[in-house]
Amino acid sequence: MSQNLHPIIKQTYNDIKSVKIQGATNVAIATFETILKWIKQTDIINFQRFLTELKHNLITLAFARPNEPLAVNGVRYVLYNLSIHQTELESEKIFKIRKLVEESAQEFLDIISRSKSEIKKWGTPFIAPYKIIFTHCHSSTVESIIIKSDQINKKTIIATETRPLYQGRITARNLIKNGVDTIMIVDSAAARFIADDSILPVDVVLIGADEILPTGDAINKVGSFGIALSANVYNKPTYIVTPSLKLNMYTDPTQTRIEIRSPEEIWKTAPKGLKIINPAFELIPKKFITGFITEFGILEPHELKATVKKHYPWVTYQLEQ
Ligand code: RUB
Repeated sequence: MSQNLHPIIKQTYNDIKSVKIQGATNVAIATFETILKWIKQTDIINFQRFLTELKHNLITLAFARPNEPLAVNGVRYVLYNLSIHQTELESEKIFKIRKLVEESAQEFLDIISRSKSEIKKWGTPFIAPYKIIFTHCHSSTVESIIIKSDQINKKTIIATETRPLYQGRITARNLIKNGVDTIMIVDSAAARFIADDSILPVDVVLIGADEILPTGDAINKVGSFGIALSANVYNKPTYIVTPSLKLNMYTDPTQTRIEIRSPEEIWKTAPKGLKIINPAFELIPKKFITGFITEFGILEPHELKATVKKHYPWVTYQLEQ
């Protein structure tokens, strides 16, 4: 990370890196809200300098964590908009580029917000028949449809702790605050809990996504693979609840990059010589995914790519890095 970042960009970068801002949707929202604040605060008046700094800030925030394509797709949206207004920008007037970036960043935030309300619209009736829902980590998208649906017919939610950073506690706190009956289990109990109906028969698994691959596979918090695998073996559906713009058009499924985090998150005072590997996420193969609950309705894994390309054609805009 460059030492010369504007303080406001540096603060958000650190908050994303340290998972103080967590969840793919919140990371993308923070990225574009911060860019809007930067535009208001920066004293740059030179067109080319503004453009260079803008690109640097966008890339710094959107790639702070490697599995956040929703934020990266927002960068594509902003830069695509600049590219189609190239003639207008030829005069190199600073107010023009500032205005265009402000409008694009705001439009992208509106796309996210519309996606979230559409997901609620589709997802709430869809999950109505399910009484006992299993979730993992903290997905603001999953949480929002659970809370809405629970107001119509009561549910019981099984939430995992989500080690090592305990994001499951955010889910549990928010659900309890909204009056949703919530039970917490440790991560290592998850697979068997789904398999064994004797304690509580899980009806459905609902998890979020950080990244969707063009193949229809998805990436989510470590632990998600075992959960989806168990659900698959024991014939329980697994739905990924997510804005479709988490699709990363350019991920090569054979070379998926997964964020590896600091060993200290697992054990601060580990004995010398102990190696700790701490992946933040993992891949859920599409064969374990019953469907995606998206802003365009309930989609099968193979339908994602074409749907995203149809509704957001700019998503293929190539970023130079
Ligand atoms: C969060 C996580 C969430 C997805 C989806 O991981 O895996 O399931 O990001 O969240 P972390 P949302 O805590 O490491 O960011 O639905 O809010 O986009």
